Amino acid sequence: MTTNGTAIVEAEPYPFEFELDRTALLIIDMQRDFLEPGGFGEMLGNDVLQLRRVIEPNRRVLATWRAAGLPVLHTREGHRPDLSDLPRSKKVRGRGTSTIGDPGPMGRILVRGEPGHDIIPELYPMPEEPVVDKPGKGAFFATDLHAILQHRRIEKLIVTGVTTEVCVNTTVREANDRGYDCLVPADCVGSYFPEFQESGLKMIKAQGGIFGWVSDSEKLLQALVTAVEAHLHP
Ligand code: C5J
Repeated sequence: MTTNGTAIVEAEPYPFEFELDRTALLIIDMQRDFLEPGGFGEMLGNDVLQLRRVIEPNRRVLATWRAAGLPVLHTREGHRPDLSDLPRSKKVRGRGTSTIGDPGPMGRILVRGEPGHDIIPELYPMPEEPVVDKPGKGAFFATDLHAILQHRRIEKLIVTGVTTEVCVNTTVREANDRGYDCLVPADCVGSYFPEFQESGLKMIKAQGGIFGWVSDSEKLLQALVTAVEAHLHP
């Protein structure tokens, strides 16, 4: 389609305006181990249905974003097979019987190259979409994400994925400190814990948008389609 034009999304705390050629969709950690029954998330006692409800809105946003020819990036949380990038603190925290690097239901837990570490088939990356492998919660820590965005002159991010209060929130905060404006569509991010979902979103949009904006996928797509139409038929 096109990459020019400006979209205005109804959002909180006020409308989020983005230039189509300066904005990327960043999908955080939609990995099998977090979302699929039988994965690491469920092994820890979590209800994966709380996360799986975000798959369909993400699929719609991703399809429209791709059709508009706009940039998409994916992240995966995980570690090198030799675990040399896994801090001891992260390995032992939680005192679980199985922790990162141990054999799990979908291969070694959160280890790169293992089945559970990969992205769910519903949102699988296209070859031209960068996949950022991150050892931390934030997508900017110890990765080349900032360099990739800078080379593409990206200034604004639509951030989706899981989990709202952990990797999504950490990434939005890191992005904010690096000068990016972030919009989070509430139905495209998920938490195992409803109260964290609510507070995670509240924290982003609080105090006049201290970390960013919150909207939903319908409003985002409406704004995107309107902007593309306006550009094609001025
Ligand atoms: C967590 C993530 N929750 N992707 N990872 O450990 O939010």
